[in-house]
Amino acid sequence: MGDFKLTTVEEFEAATARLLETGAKVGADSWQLRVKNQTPHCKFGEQGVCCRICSMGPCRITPKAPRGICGCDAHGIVGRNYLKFTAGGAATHSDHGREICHTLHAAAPDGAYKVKDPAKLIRIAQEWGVETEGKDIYDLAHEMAELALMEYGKPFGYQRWMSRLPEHTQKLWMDAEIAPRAIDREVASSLHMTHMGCSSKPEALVRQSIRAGLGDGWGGSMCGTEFSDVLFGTPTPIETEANLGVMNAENVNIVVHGHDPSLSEMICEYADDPEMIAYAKSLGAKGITVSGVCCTSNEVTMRRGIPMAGNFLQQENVVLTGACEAIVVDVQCIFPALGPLSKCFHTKFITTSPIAQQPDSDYIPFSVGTAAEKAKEIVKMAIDNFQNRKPELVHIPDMKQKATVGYSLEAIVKVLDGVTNSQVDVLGTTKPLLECVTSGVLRGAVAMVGCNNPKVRPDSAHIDLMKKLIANDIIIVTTGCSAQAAAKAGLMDKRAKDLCGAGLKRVCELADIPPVLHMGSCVDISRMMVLVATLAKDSGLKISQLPVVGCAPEWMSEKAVSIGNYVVGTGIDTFLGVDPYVSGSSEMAYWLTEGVRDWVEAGYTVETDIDKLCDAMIDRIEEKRAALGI
Ligand code: BF8
Ligand code: SF4
Repeated sequence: MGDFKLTTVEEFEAATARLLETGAKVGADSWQLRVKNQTPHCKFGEQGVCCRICSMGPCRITPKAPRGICGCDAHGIVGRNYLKFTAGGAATHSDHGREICHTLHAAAPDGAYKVKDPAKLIRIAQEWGVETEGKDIYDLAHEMAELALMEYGKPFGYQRWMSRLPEHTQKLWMDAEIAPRAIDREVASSLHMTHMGCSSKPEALVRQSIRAGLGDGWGGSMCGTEFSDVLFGTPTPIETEANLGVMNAENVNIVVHGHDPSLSEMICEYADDPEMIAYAKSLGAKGITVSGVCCTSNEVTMRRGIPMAGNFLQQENVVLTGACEAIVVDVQCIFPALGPLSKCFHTKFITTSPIAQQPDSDYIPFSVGTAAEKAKEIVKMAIDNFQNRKPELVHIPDMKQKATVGYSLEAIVKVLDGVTNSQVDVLGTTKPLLECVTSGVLRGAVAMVGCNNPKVRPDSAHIDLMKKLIANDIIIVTTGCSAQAAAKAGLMDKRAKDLCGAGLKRVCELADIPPVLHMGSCVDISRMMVLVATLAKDSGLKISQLPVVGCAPEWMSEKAVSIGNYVVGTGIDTFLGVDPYVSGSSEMAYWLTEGVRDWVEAGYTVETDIDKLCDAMIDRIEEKRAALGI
C-alpha cells in the first residue's frame, strides 16, 4: 500500500476542533454549539405526532389525548407529516431539474451555455421518439427542453423516463396505482391529501409518498441529471482531491456550495480565465482556487475535477479557515449560519438564487441570460476581497486525499465492460458486471447516499459502513455527502483496493477503479436507478431480485426521504440510520417496512445502531443471492 493511509474521523474532528478555536476567538457560532442548545429534541416532533395543519391545533398525541381536535389519530398525523416531508423533497429536486431544462432551452452556440454532449441529447431524443435526422443540435435541444418541461405539468399519462424500467416494474406501479403522473401534480396532490380533512389513512399516505418520490427519481431528478450531462458533459473518470486541505493559503479561494451546476459551471469557467488569474496576481495572490461543498461540489468535481472542500457539516469549516474569499451558493442545504459566520471573517457570503435568499449575504441574482456577466462579477468580487484577509486568522488544515471520481452510468458500463471486451459500442453492456456478481467475485452492491446529521457522529457511519462492505466484496456506488465522506477518508483513492476482499480487489485492479464509485450529486441517484434497471433488463431478473440495497445512514433532509421513497419504489430495499419521524405510529412503521412490499417488492429498514445496519444489509444481499441460487 506504500504510504497510503485512510484519514480517520478522529483526524477530521481534530482539524475541526482547531478551526473552532479560531471561531471562538472571533465570537463565531457553530452547529456544534447550536446542537447543544437544541437537545434534547421535542419528543412529539421526534415521533411525528405533532399536527399544526389547521388553526384548531397544534394537536399533540399522548396516551391521555389519543386524537387531535378533528379526531385524527397518531397514524394519520404521522402519515400526513411523512407525506408532506416527501413532497418537500420531491418539489426541491424536481424544481432543480426544471431549472436545468430552462437552461437547456436557453443554450445557444454563441451563448454562455452550450450543448457539450450532443450524442447524449440525440440518444435521449431517440428514446423519446423525437425525430433527430438533419436537425440542428440547438433546435433539438430546445425541442427536448420543452418536452421535458411538459413532463412537469402534462394533463395525462405517466413519466416518460418510466420506459427505461423493466416491464415488470412498470406493471407493479400501474397495479399499485403509484406510476408517477406529471411531476408537479404528484407534489400538489400530496399537499392536497395532507390538507385538513383529507387523507388520514396510513396506507393511502404511504402510497402517495412512494408515488411523489417516483415523480422525483423517475421524473424531475432524472431530467436534472440527464440534461445537466447534455449541457455540461457526461462525467468520465477524473482525478481530484478532497477535504479542507484543497484550499490554498496563497490563492484566492472561492467555494461553491449548493446544487445547481448552472452557476458553479460559470464560476469555474471565469476562475480559469487568464484575465482573472492575472488580476488575482496583481493583488498579491498566486492564483485562484475553486473548491466545493455539498452537491454543487459533486457536480463540478465529476465534470471538471474541481476539488471537494467538504460535505454538509463541513460548510462552516471552510469559512473558519479564514482563507475563504467568497462562499458562493445557489440552492439547498445552505446553512443560514453562513451569513453571521462570514461577518466574523472577511468572507463574502454570496447568494444567487431567488429560491435561496438569506440574511447577511450579498445577493447577486443569477439567471441564464446574465450568467456570464454575473459569474465574472462574482469572481472579481472574490479577488478584490483577497486583500481584506486577516493573516492571523488563516489556518487551512493540512488534510486531503486523492480521489478518482466521474463514474456516470456510461462511465461505469464502459470501464467494467472494458475488463472483458476490448471492442465495445458506445455504451457497452452491464454483462461483465453481472458476471462478477453471479460468479460471486462481487457479492453485490450498496448505493450509499445522503447527508450528515449531528445525530450520527459526522461521516463515521458512511466510512465505517463502506470499509466493512468493501472488505466483504460488496462494491459501493455513492452520491451526495456520502460520496464526499468517502473521498475525504481516501476510499476513492484507487489504492483503497487493498482494503477490499479478494474478489472486489481483483475487479478494482482489472478495471482500474477505486472500490467506492462516485456517481455524483443527490439528483444523480437517478443514475443509480437507471443502472439497476439496466442490470435487471440485461439479466432478465426483477430489480428486487438483484443483490443490491440502498443506504442513507446519516440522512437529514426532505430530499432524502423523497429519494428513499423512489429507491424503495424502484424495488430496492433501503436502510436508514436515522428515523424519519414515524416512531409514533405502529401502522406507518408497518406500511413503510412491510406493507409497501406487496406493491413494489422492497421496503425500509430503520436501524440506528450502525453495526447492526451493516449486518442487516449484508444479510439482505446474501438472502437475495441464496434466493437466486448464486
Ligand atoms: O442533495 S446529501 S446534505 S448536499 S441533501 Fe444536502 Fe444531504 Fe448533502 Fe446534496 Ni443531498
Ligand atoms: Fe389538530 Fe386535526 Fe387541526 Fe391537525 S388537522 S391541528 S389534528 S385539529
